[in-house]
Amino acid sequence: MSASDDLFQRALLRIPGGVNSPVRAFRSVGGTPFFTRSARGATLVTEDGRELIDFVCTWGPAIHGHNHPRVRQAIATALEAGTSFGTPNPYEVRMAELIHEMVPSIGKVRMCNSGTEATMSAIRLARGFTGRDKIIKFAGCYHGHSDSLLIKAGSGALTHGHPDSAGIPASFARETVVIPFNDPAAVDAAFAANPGAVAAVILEPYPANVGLILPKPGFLDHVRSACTRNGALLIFDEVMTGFRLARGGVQEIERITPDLTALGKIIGGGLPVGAFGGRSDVMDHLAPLGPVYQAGTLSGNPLAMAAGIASLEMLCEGDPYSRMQALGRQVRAALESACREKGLAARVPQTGSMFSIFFTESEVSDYAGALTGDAKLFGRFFHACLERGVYLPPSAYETLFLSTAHEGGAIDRACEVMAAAIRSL
Ligand code: KE4
Repeated sequence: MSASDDLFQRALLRIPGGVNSPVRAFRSVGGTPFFTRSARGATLVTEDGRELIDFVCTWGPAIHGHNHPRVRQAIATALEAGTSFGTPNPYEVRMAELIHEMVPSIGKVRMCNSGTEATMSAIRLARGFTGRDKIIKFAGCYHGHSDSLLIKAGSGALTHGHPDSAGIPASFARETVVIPFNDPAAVDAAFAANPGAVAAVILEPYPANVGLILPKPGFLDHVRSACTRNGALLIFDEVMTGFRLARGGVQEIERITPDLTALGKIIGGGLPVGAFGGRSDVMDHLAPLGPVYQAGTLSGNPLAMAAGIASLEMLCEGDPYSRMQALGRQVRAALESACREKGLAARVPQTGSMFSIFFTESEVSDYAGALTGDAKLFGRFFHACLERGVYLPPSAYETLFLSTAHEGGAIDRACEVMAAAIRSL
């Protein structure tokens, strides 16, 4: 029995499914998960001593590669002073100022400890600010696992066949209106059916939890104007896309100004983090200033702030985004060429350092389109890559990430491996 198998058997005794987050369990691709001993740059080293080129990047945070020396040094320096004070600390101020510099729509920001907390709190704030209850979300978008949002959700919820999780009271679910992404008429119809009742529309501006879906031209503008017209707040969930695709996120690329933005992942440099922020007049409704309560023992803790500040500051040096765009195009071209040669129908959406593959000949512009992808074939592709030393997200309903550390040998090797894996299907 391998070291990972032994660890997994022990884990199964004391942790549900042997994992602390469902998507890690390999249940949709088959097999059992490996355990990671260490990570550096674009590489994971497993407990069995295997070196894997990593396209999960711990689900987004590792945009500079794993264990980057500057992030590690920032954590070490902060650690000298202690791990958590439970009082304001200077790192929180620098983080808030840096987020505003990079994402100007965020006039004020509140730190928390996960993307789930960020979107959950943003929803509560929108309801408190507007005095309204309804939320509009899009099928397949995943905003973490809070009750109001775990409805027709993507990521692990979809992967494990529970996009509408058990345990959510029908009274909660009734307050969440779910419509198809890329469907302007559905947006208008949802508002018309709930006149004066919609507190907010929340979306991943580039949905990446059903695989990667890109908005059709004008769709995000349509959502923005519909929110403005109907007095609802527009919430961009940029937990995944924030700082990943541009310094200012998708809202910079698409020139759309949301009222609130949820953040996470990259801003913690790999440590637990979340944040939500936006219009100061809205944010000032939060306690201790206003009536919307939100709190967190470890919110703004110095270690996560130090790691996140280092990560963000490195994104402000040189042009990492052009570098990652070139890498993304390289891997997309390799996948498309291999699928063409194999005679395999596939769609490979890619933007910057994010890409995914749907084994389908249908257009994929929403949740229904994503479901036409052959998830079983993806599972075979996943294992064909893993056997050859490349680790993809263990689900057809996730997005692959690359980092600046993938430059050079790693991306070239990975393209060869992925092409060989396609040929082997
Ligand atoms: P967390 O609570 O997992 O920090 O963030 C939730 C979240 C919110 N919004 C978006 C757009 C997200 O992608 C996520 C979390 N992403 C998943 C990966 N698709 C995390 C991986 C996991 O669940 O283990």
